[in-house]
Amino acid sequence: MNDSAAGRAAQLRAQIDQANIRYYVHDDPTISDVQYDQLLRELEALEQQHPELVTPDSPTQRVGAEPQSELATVAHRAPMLSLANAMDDGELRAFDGRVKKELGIEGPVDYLCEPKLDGLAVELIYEQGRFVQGSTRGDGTTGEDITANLRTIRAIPLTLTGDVAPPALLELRGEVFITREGFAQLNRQRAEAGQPLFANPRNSAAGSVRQLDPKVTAGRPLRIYCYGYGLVDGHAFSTQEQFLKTLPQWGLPVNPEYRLCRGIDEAVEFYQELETRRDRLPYDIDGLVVKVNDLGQQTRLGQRSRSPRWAIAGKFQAQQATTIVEDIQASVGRTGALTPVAHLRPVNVGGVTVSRATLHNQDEIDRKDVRVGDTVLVQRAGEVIPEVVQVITEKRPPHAKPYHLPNTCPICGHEVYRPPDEVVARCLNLACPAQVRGRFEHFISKGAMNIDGLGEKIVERLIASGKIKTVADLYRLTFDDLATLEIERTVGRMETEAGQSKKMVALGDKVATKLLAAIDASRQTTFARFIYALGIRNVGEHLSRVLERACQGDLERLLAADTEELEAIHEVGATVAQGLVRFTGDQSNRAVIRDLLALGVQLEAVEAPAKGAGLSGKTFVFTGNLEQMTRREARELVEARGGRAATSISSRTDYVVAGPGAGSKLAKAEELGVAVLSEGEFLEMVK
Ligand code: D41
Repeated sequence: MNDSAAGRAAQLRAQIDQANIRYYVHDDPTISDVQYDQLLRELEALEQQHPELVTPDSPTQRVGAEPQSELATVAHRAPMLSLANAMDDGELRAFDGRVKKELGIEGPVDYLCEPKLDGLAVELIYEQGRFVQGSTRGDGTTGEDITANLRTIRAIPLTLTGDVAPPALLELRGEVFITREGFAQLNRQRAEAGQPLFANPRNSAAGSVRQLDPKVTAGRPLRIYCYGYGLVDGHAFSTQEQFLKTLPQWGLPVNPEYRLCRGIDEAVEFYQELETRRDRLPYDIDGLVVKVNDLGQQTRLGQRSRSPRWAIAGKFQAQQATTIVEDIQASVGRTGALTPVAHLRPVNVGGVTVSRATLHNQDEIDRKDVRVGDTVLVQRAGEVIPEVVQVITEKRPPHAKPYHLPNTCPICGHEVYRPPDEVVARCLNLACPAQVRGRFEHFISKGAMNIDGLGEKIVERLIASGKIKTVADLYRLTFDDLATLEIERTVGRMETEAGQSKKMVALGDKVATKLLAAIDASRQTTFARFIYALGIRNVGEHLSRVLERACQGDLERLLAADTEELEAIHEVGATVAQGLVRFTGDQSNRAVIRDLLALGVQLEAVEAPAKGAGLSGKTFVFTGNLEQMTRREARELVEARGGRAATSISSRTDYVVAGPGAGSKLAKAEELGVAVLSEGEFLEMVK
């Protein structure tokens, strides 16, 4: 009995360790989180029954140590060197020049290039393949003992495994970091718990590793990639590349994004490529580390006082900078959402001048306590709108007052409403100029009234010339209105200066005829399209069809419904019901609806969903690329048969239809035991 318990415990440990390696080292998970937790729980139960089976490197023993009162200091046996910086291509080439001169060679040098992770540098010491000590880099000579904290990181193996025997002593250097997703999740949890937020993934990683209580560290989504070594006894490497390829064989994680570059040209090319790709990596990097690949050459190059002469960090443009908030103003988006925007003293962030940054919403302002006059840290990444990360409170001027979003729309003066359990405040006025353009575009779009050919430019000119103020005005447009409408056309050659090449041109008879026909055709529509076209908060295409069925296509019923009646409809919750009643209760909204109907918009009678078609009450999720239909068509097929199309998978999902390229949703479906259909099988089913 005890024998088999020991056998099972060993098997479970091996499975858990292997699962960690598949996940953290090979980025190729073989079991789900649920299965992982099951294995861990089984092992815990087994060890509880047989305490003599507990080993120090059991996965159950990652969190064990008691909280400490302070972190002990440790001396690094081999100093942890730092990296010199190169700020651009030229400085990288200058580095290459020095390397060649020192080595006395003329041909290209092989460089092993690694992304420079923005985390916390640490040392891991393995003796006889066992993790015995971990420390921070500190000043490079002495750091802090964080062994108990590092043990909680699942990416760090407690014992080295594999076919290649691990060395008697292996001092590893690596970077502990948190992925952007892990960071976002951590801050979400902290916001819910009312705790202060971390400013960026780097700070959250550093803060998490230097905890006094390992249990706190255990709850943080920390990762590690190894990139260097200190003392090694019992194994010899000949190149950095060979070193990086060996570590995973022992179960140690290495960033797979490294590249061996033959000569500095290739390294510079990688440096530039990586900078354009940095936002698409799942973690923050701040440069590229260029290392002479050959360890013999490294030895010949040696080191300066604190950094090796054989490596350099090619830095990227900073994505954060500090500046002053000169004003805060609310901007109104196409759905009426009021977004507070910080107007900044212009500052260069990553090569781009930034003078505005989003403050997201009132809750975010409150949490960060951003005030006019504050000095703030701003951040931009790729195409994303710059945002204020944090306030440098020490620099706050004495009379700065907290900021509150206005109670009325800054554009039209209409009432602003923020539902009790939402973070976004909105202008409720359908006729608000700031919203009009966005609403027009939505109203016209394919899934809504589907007015073909009425492009953005034309809509913009129609609004600007005062010909359309509400969506109803579209149906008042005359042939002359359209034929004489002047829009900007670019004429002449591409090279001509902007302004000189633009000309105002009337739309003309042909276009006007076509547009009028398209507008006229859109008069014949359905209840669902009509409701969707109005652009009511939280009322998407699916919900519009739900309402159509519930009201049996009778618009008057919807206009008369109160929240109670609406909430009685399956799939309509309190938020949607309240939003609807606010919308239908607004006099200007009602006027627009009346106008539309008076101008000939007709809602086609609804067909009852074909009985016996069999999908009633069934929920479908589509994932991957569909080849024989669009997502919209797929959804319509399901809904026409009384089913429901959802976007996320839960235990209530009945079928997942997966096309090529289906990713995490497919994995989740399998994990939850949801039936998976191919596109062909789905079509067979609905036929
Ligand atoms: O990704 C990194 N942050 C990184 C840091 C890296 N990929 N390689 C590094 N290599 C070194 C040497 C060449 C000195 C072994 C480093 C660092 N050092 C480093 N990180 C913090 C200080 C030094």
